[in-house]
Amino acid sequence: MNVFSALDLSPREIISFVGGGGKTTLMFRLADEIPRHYNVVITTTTKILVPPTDKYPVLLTEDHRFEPDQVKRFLDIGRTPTLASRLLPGNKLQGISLEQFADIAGWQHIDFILAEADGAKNRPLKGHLEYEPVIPPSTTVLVIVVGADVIGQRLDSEYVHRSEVVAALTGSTPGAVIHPETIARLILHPRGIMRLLPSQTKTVVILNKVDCLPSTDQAYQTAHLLLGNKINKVILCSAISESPIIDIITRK
Ligand SMILES: Nc1nc2c(ncn2[C@@H]2O[C@H](COP(=O)(O)OP(=O)(O)OP(=O)(O)O)[C@@H](O)[C@H]2O)c(=O)[nH]1
Ligand SMILES: [Mg+2]
Repeated sequence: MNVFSALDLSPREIISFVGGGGKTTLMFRLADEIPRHYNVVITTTTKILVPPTDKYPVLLTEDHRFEPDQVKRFLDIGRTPTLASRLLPGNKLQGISLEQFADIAGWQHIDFILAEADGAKNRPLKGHLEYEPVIPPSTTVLVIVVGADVIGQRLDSEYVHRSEVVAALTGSTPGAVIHPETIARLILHPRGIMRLLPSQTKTVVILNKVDCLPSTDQAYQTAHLLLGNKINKVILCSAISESPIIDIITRK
């Protein structure tokens, strides 16, 4: 099974990736998995590295609006355009504004929009500041990514972006060992990542990098703690593996 099937997506879906530990890897993997007859666009509301442009040609707005025809030209020759506002130092792309996102979301000829809507400085777990993450209001599926390699590590800046926020929300001591309960408390916290969830949005957690764990026990434990009213599905995943889906755990 691939990520596309595991997420159970249908055309006209807008998928936003938040959290840490594999958003970019999962987003591009999903873009490759979506059957070729669908029109797919990639974008971000934060920053991403410039992708390989032969497959994902980059279109920059430079603060103007995107022209649907400009995007369609790439879709018509089977490419997956990456929409951003400008090029940044370090081969990065600055994301688009929510206004620009709303324009694209209205285009009928696009089947799937994939958006990286958060940044975790390459750490598997992150605490959010007041203005983060920047989730497009038209999002239909919010994919919260957590790197399972954080389980058993210490709550500090080596493994956790904004570890002080995570400590405060979960009631943990800085430097304490991260347990499945720590992750569940963080994700489910009323002032946490889901506080700004648009009402039509389904939320899925991808517990990624499960290949880093010595056993899957704590991954399953984390999944069961997360399932509830707001989260109906947790996918145990290894986005870099040939068969990425290890298991899908749903609410009974
Ligand atoms: N072992 C392992 N490594 C992975 C997996 N998925 C991603 N990685 C690695 O984890 C690191 C972070 O992956 P990204 O996809 O860049 O994560 P991100 O959430 O986009 O990170 P930021 O953009 O910095 O917030 C990279 O070095 C990836 O190669 C996985 O399933 N297993
Ligand atoms: Mg990224």
